[in-house]
Amino acid sequence: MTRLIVVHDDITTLEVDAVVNAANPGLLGGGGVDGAVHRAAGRKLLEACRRLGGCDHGDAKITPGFDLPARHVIHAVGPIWRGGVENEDHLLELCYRRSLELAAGNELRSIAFPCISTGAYGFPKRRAAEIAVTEVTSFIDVHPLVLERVVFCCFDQAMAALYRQLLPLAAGGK
Ligand code: AR6
Repeated sequence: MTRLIVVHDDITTLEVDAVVNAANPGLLGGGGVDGAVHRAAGRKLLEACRRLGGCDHGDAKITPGFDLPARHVIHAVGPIWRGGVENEDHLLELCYRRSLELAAGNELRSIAFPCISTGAYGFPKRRAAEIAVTEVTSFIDVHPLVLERVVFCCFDQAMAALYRQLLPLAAGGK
């Protein structure tokens, strides 16, 4: 059975098989989580990212974690919020699904997600958290033996409280 955990932390400090980075299509770094991940992982991450050739919104690519405690980084490119009329919900769902598929495909047992798209990309926080929880719980319903641990890593208390509110609802809804 997969454990779902909410933490209030800096994702670059987590000891997991993969941390997910909230990247942009160039995959060459940026601010927010992306800046923190690149700083903590070191120059080799940038070199590895250059070889990936970018990534579409709603997709994800994997690299080693280099100097991070995490063994891998899954670079997921969330949608930019444009009022909800440009398929943003679906693109965010795809980010979670693709990241989980990459973790499963690489036989990883633990993964930590930041709240993708809820910073610079402006996605409404509750709506993003609902999508994150729904996508992760549906994936583990279908693949119950693949992942041991999924961590929702929140950078502030309010976001962590929101996830803690949503998780039991998702579990109860099964
Ligand atoms: N650990 C965990 N969560 C964090 C951390 C951290 N170290 N730093 C920020 N957050 P954002 P996006 C939270 O802007 O909205 C970048 O420039 C933050 O509070 O990092 O997907 C990329 O290069 C927020 O809730 O990602 C792209 O251009 C969440 O992480 C663009 O920003 C996501 O905020 C992507 O925007």
